[in-house]
Amino acid sequence: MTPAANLPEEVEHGLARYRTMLTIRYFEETVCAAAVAGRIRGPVHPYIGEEAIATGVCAALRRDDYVASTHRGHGHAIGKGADPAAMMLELYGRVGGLCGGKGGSMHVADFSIGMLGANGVIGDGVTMSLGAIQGSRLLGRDVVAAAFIGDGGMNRGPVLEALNWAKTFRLPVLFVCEDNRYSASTHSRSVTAGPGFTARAAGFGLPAEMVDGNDVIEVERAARTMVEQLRAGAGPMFLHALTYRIGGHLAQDAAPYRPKEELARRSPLDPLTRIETWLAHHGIETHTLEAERAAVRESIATAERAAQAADFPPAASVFADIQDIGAPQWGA
Ligand SMILES: Cc1ncc(C[n+]2csc(CCOP(=O)(O)OP(=O)(O)O)c2C)c(N)n1
Ligand SMILES: [Mg+2]
Repeated sequence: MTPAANLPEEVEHGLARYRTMLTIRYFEETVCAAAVAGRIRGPVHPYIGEEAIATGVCAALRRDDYVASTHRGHGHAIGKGADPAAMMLELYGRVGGLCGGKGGSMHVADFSIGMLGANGVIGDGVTMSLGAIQGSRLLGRDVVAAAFIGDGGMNRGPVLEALNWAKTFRLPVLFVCEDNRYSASTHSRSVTAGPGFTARAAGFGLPAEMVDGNDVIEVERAARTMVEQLRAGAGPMFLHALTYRIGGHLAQDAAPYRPKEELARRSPLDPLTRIETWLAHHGIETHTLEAERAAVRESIATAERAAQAADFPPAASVFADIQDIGAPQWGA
């Protein structure tokens, strides 16, 4: 969808972020419906309500920078530039999927754009990002990494080790805590000690900032400032993005454990409504927003139709792409 010509650069950027967020939202709505209907197998964790974080952070990164994701990874992949159609094929388990249709929702990865992969093990994406960055440093590359982690994951040991390690070796990693208030069905605050995550990161010596994670403009501003400093050698930094998981933990989770009043209070803060209000305030008319929505919705619907029509990978491909490191070797 081409907006009116001669828009100020700031508004062009806002529209581009809107498109990315819409792509994530419609992708998630589509794959959730498919998971509930049994067309997509395996767990699907929707990123609905958190789109501004991946969109804002990834907009601050270069194509060759890394992103380490979580189990809720579709938004991170789309934000980093993965092809939604190839992701759809992947979730449907079909040929042409990002991982050949053999990974599924919790393993979407695309190394060509630095997307290291979604990850079912809470906290492990963070430690992998350190390995990617240390390897890049040995190769003399000036890339940085954004490592996403949930508010529940912040309490895992490997994450605390990663903060310590990154600071000790001054690694250019932006830790991004996506604080959607829940760890599955548990209010994460009820299982979290101390005065908060920015204080925890500061305890390891990382500059840390808290942002409204539903405001893509604010997320991008904070991420850009931090990424510039990372690339200049300032060492790791921490962004605590406050948001809210609008859907359930999984596609099939109706989240009955969540108080209705809480949902009513949080829903108007929807990040898509926020950017629509910002765009309207900057002169973008309602019909332009409607046209953007229709175009993205159609592209996702087309991707789903293509995925449903695509073949499953042949059985013989099961043993392809498996790393063979040879027989175990002991001693020298
Ligand atoms: C090491 C490990 N422990 C437990 C789980 C089970 N588990 C899957 S998602 C989840 C909640 C994670 O919460 P948070 O880090 O806040 O991420 P969110 O789901 O809110 O995005 C848990 C406990 C897991 N996948 N890995
Ligand atoms: Mg959470």
